Amino acid sequence: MVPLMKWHIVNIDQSKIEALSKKYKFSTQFSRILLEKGIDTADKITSITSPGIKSLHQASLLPDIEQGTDRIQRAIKDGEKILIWGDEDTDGITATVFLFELLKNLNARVFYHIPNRKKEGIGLNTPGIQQAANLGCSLIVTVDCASSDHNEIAAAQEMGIDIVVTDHHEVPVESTPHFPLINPKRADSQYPFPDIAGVMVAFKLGWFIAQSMLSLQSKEWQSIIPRWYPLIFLGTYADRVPLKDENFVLAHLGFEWLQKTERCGIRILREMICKGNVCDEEAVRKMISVFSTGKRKEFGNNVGFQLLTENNEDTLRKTISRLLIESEEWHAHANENYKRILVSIPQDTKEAVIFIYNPKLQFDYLGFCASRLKERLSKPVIVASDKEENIIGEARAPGGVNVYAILAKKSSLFLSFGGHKQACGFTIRKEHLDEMKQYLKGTFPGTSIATEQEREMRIIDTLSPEKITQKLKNEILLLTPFAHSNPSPLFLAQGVSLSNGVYSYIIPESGKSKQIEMKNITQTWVGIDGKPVLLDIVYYLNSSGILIIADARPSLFNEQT
Ligand SMILES: [Mn+2]
Repeated sequence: MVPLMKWHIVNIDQSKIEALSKKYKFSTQFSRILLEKGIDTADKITSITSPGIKSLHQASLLPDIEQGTDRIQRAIKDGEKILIWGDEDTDGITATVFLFELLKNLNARVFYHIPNRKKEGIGLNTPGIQQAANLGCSLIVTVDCASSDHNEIAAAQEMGIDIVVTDHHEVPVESTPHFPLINPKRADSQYPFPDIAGVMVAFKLGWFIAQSMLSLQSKEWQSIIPRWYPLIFLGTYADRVPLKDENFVLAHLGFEWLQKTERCGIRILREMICKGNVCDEEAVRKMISVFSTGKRKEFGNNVGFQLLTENNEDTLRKTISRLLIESEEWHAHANENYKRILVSIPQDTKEAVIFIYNPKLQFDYLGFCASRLKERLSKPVIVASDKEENIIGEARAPGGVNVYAILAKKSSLFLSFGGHKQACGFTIRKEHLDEMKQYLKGTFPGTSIATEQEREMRIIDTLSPEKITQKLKNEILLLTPFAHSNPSPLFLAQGVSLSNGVYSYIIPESGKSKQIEMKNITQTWVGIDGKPVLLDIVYYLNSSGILIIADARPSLFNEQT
């Protein structure tokens, strides 16, 4: 059983709260929230109160961006054919669409290829490069992939194709690139905030190209880019990079533009997914699952790319309906696979890294299973299965644990390997399975970090729902969209009566009655007298302003925090 979450009301310096509230006319609660999130400087506060491109880091700080831009610019001027090489996840798809449209607008002769992961794997591959050569392309620009594809890049160069890599995955230490490698995670990168998604790297490159070709001022650029905000947001949100710093700025703008963009595919998605046409985080997750479902089928090219660029409403509606059904089926299968491995794991295992090899698991669901299990155990988890004659594995780790580094020590065993500190994948030969298993049984310093902290709910303050003012609601909305790395602020309400999973109360300002939905618990709490038990609840506001319960306990049993 998963132990109960500890409730902890954060301790914040009262004088700082007062100073912030006075200076910016924030409510006390909002000042507490900001201070808890470490948003305490004028710059950080501006990025929240008026987010705009002025809060973004200079594209010129990305390594090799000038060399990359020069090569692309030359290709555009000389009428060379350029191929954008993407990746099949939402980050990769949105990055491909962005760069494709930007280069088209600059009159480039541009094509794209999003490899099918199941057949082609991730990143560049030689048969695909050969196809690009057959098309007559002399330049490939990658997005969201290829930092470690040195062999394929060498093969491309031999075929007379130049490569510009844009990526955000970890860069192997031994690499000395002979091509422009635009990646904020390079050891020599000066970029101040490396935790950006692939679509953000592509966006920065696009900005740099537009600036140097059209001598655009920031203002002009700002007036052009809202059409791409939702794409940057979706890629950023899907890739689970921390929604802080410039990620937050573009996610906030993109989340806002998601509700009003005229991009046909997103408009139809919105109509079909968002209740009352309001997109909250849950709707966003559903949209993302549509993109990740699209990739697995082959109706033409990449379905996600088509969704974002298509203008025919009927086609879009048909495709989206089909994908929604398939996405539900996918999740049902994924959950079945997860349950299958869940029963096989001793819950009290002492091992630092959980390694599960089960040839019955389907390749498609390995990442899902590893993610879920990592959440449950707060430990690094690797889930592996057979793929043809080899073994393929997906690793996930909680924040602060670098499972990439743990696996990188065994890189000599891998046929392929790549990803991020907290999420990566590999392929090994079957004969190396035992060596891998043995290695992962070892001890890894730093893997059992923060489990105590992860089991703790950091609560902003005690606040009964009746006391939430419209001002505080509006202030909290400035912090949307919420995600794991940008959690919605939690409040504690004590002695609340709760029946049938719904808590009704009256808003003092309007006299209207409101209800709190129960999301995390399903039982009704009833005492021996049959009446609802009074509860202490931890709750938050979602981006539609609805109060959601995150945790609840009978007041009777609750220890004071
Ligand atoms: Mn990515």
